[in-house]
Amino acid sequence: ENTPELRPTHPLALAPVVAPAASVDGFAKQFLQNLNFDQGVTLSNSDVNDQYLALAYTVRDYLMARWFDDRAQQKAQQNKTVCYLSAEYLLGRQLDNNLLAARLTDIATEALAQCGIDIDDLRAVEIEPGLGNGGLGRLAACFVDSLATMSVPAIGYGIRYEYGIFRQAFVDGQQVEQPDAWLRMGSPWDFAHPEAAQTISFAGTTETYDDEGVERTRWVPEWNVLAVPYNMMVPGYHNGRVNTLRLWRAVATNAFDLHTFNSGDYVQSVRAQTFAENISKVLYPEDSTPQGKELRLQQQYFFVAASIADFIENVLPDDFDLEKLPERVIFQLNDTHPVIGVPELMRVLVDEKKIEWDAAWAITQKCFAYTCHTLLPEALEVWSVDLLGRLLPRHLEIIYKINDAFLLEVRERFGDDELLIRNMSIIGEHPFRSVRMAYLATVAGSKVNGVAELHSQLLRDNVLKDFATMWPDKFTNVTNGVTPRRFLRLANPELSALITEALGAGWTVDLERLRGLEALADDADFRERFAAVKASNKRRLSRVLDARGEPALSDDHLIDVMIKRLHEYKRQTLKVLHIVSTYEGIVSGRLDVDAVQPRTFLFGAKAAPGYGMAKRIIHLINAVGDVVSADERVQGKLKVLYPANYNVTLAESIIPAADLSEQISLAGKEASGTGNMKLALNGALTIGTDDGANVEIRQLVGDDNFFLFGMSEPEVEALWADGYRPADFYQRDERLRSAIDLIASGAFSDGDRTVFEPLVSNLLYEDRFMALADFSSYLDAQERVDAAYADQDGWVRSAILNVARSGYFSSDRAMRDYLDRIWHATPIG
Ligand code: GPW
Repeated sequence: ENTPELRPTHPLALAPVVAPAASVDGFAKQFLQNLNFDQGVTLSNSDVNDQYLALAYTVRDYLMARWFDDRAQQKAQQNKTVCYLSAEYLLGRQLDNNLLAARLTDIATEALAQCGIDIDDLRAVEIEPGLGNGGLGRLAACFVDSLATMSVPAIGYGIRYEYGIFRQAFVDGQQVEQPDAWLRMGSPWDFAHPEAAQTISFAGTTETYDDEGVERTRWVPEWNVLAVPYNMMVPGYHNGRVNTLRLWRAVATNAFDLHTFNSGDYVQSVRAQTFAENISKVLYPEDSTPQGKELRLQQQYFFVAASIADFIENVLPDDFDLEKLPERVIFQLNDTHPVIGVPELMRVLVDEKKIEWDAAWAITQKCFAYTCHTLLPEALEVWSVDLLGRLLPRHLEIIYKINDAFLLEVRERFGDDELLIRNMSIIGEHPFRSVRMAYLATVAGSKVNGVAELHSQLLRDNVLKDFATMWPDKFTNVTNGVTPRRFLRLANPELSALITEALGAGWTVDLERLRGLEALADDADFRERFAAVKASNKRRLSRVLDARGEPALSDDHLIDVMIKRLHEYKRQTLKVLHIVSTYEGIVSGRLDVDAVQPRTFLFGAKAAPGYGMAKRIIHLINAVGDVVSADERVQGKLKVLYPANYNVTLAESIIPAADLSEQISLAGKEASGTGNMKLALNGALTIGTDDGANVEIRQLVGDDNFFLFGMSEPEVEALWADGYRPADFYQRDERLRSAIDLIASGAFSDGDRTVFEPLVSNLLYEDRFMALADFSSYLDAQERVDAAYADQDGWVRSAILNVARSGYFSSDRAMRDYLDRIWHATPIG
């Protein structure tokens, strides 16, 4: 605001910003300059981290001019901006992605080589920003990539956690968590803008006052913090666009220590600042299981309030007529985490901008849309009225008022059906009075979408049924997608080269072109080359694992991959039962060892630190792995590998090497899945249930190229309604009995039967996710896998068809669907 009007006269100051020369010499010059003047070292004195940072700064320098342009254009044009509000962005490493987007990979490699540096050594030191838990956070990262690549004016808003998702280590097979100090070695990809900070308030009271004859309400907060934006570049692929990811960091205000905590003790009041700065300190590591912690609500309000204020004050032109806000913005709510933005926008419009309630509500309803990512009741966020009212008293009043009007509408529509009213109310009464954030989002949003066809259908039929009856047109589906740049072009360079040779280069931004590979599935020569790429990717993964101290992969093994968060509904336990059963079958002689394909079972998964059962399952996987991998009786045919600290970087090595993709959640529980898409796109065949996006994958790749098993969602419902007794399945199925008995006997815990007892009795007497009911169907499907893998030619053919038919799962397509069905925004020219 207080920036003085600049009147430059120097010719350099008047010239447009230009990127360094896009040549090896230009790059080397800029790199050495950054090494000297930013890192403060000479080339001969520099270490690998200096070199990495100087390289990152250099890539940034090339993108900078385009970034300036795009922000200026965004402000000048009257286009609608997509503001993606997400508490998580699981970005993965930045260097390679940005080199690729800016077409600098070859130039940088050569320039560094001429400086005596192997660029791979620099790649290896980058710490990925793990600002998310899993699928939901990674989806947000794919979406901002696609929006930039499609030239859609978009801003990703989120939180710059000082500590991202914890680092996982195993001690005696059990998970221990270590802090993720990802900023320790510097953060070359973001820019702090303290001058653009927003003040975010909390707590206090509300009061009414007379505003020239109009009674208005205002919030008198008790304390506040500064939200400082950190901007990251989001370069589009080969289109010269650079969008912005704006992540907020909490910093104490002066008012904070002087006003609120002033006790005359200076040292104490400075110490008290950490209270405010805690807000962006750490990512909550619970995936799909909100804990209702006050700090988490602080985080949510903190970033959403800052983002809305930022958009209105800094992105819109001055004196913008807020009645027209819906023409200029859509705030997309990534699950319920940002839903507190709804009452916040109402507060801004009504209390601050003095717009009349009904008009403000009409604006607000057009400015938000809501994506739901779950069906699990325990994942649906609620905030106790107590807590919310204490932290955000004005927002609670606004929520009540929204609810009153909404329930009136319900009465008008459905009559005085008190049960229905209680069920639909934004305020729940049991087990404590709380705000149901998914309902608030549904009432406020212009659209509500699920993330796969089946999921959207189940939302309409079950979770949000009454709302769908009331507003059928509000509900839509957008099946998730993944960015082909990171998950094919970068992660699988050899397959990418093969595809480009076959189809030309356009597939990276038009993934449906992969269809062209269908014809080549019948070409023996192409199959051989495709198989050679898979083999090479396995060797590459083996080197990556070796560097982490893991055993090497055997060349002839089928690589069977289950990579995803550890959660009971995803059923890692079912996978373990398959491993144990196969092992037990070989050892007991029930199975002919020659009929069993050599396999490596590869797991990657973190468990929420407070999720006891998930941690026990991790322990079991490691315990079974130790025994099975070492037992000479299986002749090296079964190996279990569970590298610690699965993250985006590791995923990029595992996915291209996978033969088999395990997508085995209980039908009706996985909203979509996105790992399933990445694996199919890289030529893994799926063994999976009819759940989430598996349904669409199977429809596209064809039944012959997919191993379906398990109950359908209606069958699951029917079995529950019938009274599910897992012990009956145990009694009836000998294979299942042997596997469970072996675990219970202590065979994987040095004879100690107590270690896995809670897990075993949970399976036998509860088994919420019906692993036992699907076990025999799963084992049969695994036999089909073994038979199919024995025919290598047929397998490779299916793998090629999986790649050829996965183009639909590009996040570019997902963005097009959001644009058409929800956002009604257009790319800029
Ligand atoms: F519970 N998902 C996730 F819906 O990764 F909020 N974290 C979460 O907290 C939630 C969902 C939430 C995942 C879904 O489990 C997965 O099926 C989906 O593919 C992914 O979100 C992206 O939509």
